[in-house]
Amino acid sequence: MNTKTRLLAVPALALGALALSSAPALAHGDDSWSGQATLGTMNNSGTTGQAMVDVHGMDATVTVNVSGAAETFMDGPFPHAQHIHIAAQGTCPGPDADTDGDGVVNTTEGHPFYGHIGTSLTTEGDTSADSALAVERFPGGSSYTYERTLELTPETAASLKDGSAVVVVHGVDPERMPEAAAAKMSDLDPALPAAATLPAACGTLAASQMAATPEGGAATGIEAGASNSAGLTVAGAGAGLTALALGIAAVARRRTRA
Ligand SMILES: [Cu+2]
Repeated sequence: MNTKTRLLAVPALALGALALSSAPALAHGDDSWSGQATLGTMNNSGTTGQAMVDVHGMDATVTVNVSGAAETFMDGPFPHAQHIHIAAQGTCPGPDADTDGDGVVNTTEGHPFYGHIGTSLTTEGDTSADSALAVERFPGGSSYTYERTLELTPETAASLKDGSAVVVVHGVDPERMPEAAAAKMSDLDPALPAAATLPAACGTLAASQMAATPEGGAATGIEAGASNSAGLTVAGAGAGLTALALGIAAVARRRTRA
């Protein structure tokens, strides 16, 4: 092997080593890596999306792109609570998880699959489970791009590393729910309508091999440069919990009468 051949061979070997260690891959080493999730529709919501997490130590930049979500509420964007759920099976529940048979898989019915909240993907302030339903600090509307750099808890970091972290976006148009389910109150907060907290999209965060490419320029499916739109959207989402509850209840009543 001459010198030139040896130089060319080294990067290929290095990439091969990274690929072999991917369970899930720590693409940049122990402290720096990334993962992504494809968010699939739950509960007939029509909501889909992608999520990406870029971890450096205990800091994570989380990007969530969502489309097809419940659009409006009281002339404002429908607020969408979104979380990283952790420490269970690391999967998204199928229709069989509807143990009470009301035609939807509510958040509690999904817990055995995706676990409880590790991190609330709020636009500002607290990111703990305490902010699970801080509707005024979540993005809203039918489509949005969210990006925030936040500090991970040890529990969320552990789930991200072992592949059991799941992104769940909540909030479904009550018109897309079975009538009886839409008339219910939330399993998470009896002051909220079920539609406000029903899971709309879900995806497991898998470590990304894309991040192993030296240039870091591989396509991720996530568009860069739209990082601040979530803040703009949220400014219009000030309808608040009470208004949300009243409005959705009104929709449910209209449907019941019809
Ligand atoms: Cu959640």
